[in-house]
Amino acid sequence: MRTQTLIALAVAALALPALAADYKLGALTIQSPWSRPAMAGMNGVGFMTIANAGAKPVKLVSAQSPAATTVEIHLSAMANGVMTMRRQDAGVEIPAGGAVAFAPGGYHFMLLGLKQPLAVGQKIPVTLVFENGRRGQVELSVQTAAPKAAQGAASEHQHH
Ligand SMILES: [Cu+2]
Repeated sequence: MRTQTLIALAVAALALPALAADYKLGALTIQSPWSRPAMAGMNGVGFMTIANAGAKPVKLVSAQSPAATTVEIHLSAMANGVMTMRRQDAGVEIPAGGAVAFAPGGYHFMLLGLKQPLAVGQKIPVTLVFENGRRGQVELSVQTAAPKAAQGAASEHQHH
């Protein structure tokens, strides 16, 4: 009986449309990771909000994905009317009791050299690596527009 219930739940989960989910990693909550459609061989993007409910800041140092040759952390900024992106080799600190939005126009993950196309509805695994060696895996939900939760977070973008 129990097995049947579990199978029914699994089928129900598969039937749901692809939605960006939230992930917990200790005091961190990674909210609504998502990406945009892209072709194989091109670069993709990753967006999410990382919130830190802990009493200490946590630094994100790098990220990896089996879908890309390299993943870099970038920060977009306007310089003399031109949008530029800078690699954030020192990582990004998530302040204690605060959050950092990785969103269009600000911080983002750059998936360099996509090994596969990113199609709407797909889930792309990304491993986030933090300063203390802690790793957390999330899945980017490939969609054409920001999930509702992420749109609100984008306006709370924090600068350092
Ligand atoms: Cu970039």
